[in-house]
Amino acid sequence: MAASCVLYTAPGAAGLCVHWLLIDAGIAHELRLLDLAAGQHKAPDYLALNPNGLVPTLVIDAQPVYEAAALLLLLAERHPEAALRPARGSRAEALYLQWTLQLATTLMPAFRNWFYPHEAAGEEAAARAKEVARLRIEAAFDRLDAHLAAHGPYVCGEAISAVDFLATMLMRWSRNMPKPATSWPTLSGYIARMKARPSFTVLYEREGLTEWA
Ligand SMILES: N[C@@H](CCC(=O)N[C@@H](CS)C(=O)NCC(=O)O)C(=O)O
Repeated sequence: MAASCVLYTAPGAAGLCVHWLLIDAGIAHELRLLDLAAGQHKAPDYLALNPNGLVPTLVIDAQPVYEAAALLLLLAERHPEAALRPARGSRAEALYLQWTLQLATTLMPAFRNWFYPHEAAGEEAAARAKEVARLRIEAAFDRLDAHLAAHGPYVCGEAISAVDFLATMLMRWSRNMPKPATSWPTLSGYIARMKARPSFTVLYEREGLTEWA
């Protein structure tokens, strides 16, 4: 019997990549969109699932798991029929792990500092934290653009894999920044390719998104 799967996220938030993969891979799931402005992610019933009070959380057979990148890896692992993880022992697998961890531990925290600049060193240092975050995000896009130009069309080479949903989500987050990801030539083509997937349209409908369509 297929595992029951409930995704807690918010429109456009870090669960977007997980939601997108679930749709793209045709994995049965239930979506629960939380209202972050109303603090639903800080309510006791949600904190019991994710004590960090962040989205996303995926509840698989009544067991909660969190961290977006971990959820992508887990789903790709548990759904081999979706072919979203490279073959074991391949060069593509090494790139898959490298970029998933790299994006989750460097680019995603830089976005956290961009969107929540007071967290790094208080309100008085927020402007500087935001500036440093911008520089780090742009440097990461430089590296990703060069990687895709040399080894694309997807992050792991010829075939799409779970990390592509993470990479594209992070690029989407830059849409209102001074230099959005679409400014890089190879990233721009990559984004267009990812957005052309039918699952992207379904994702937008289900999360009620319009920006960057
Ligand atoms: N490393 C976490 C980051 C999650 C995260 O920062 N989520 C944001 C939305 S994009 C959130 O829940 N923000 C609400 C808050 O910080 O109160 C993950 O990948 O799941």
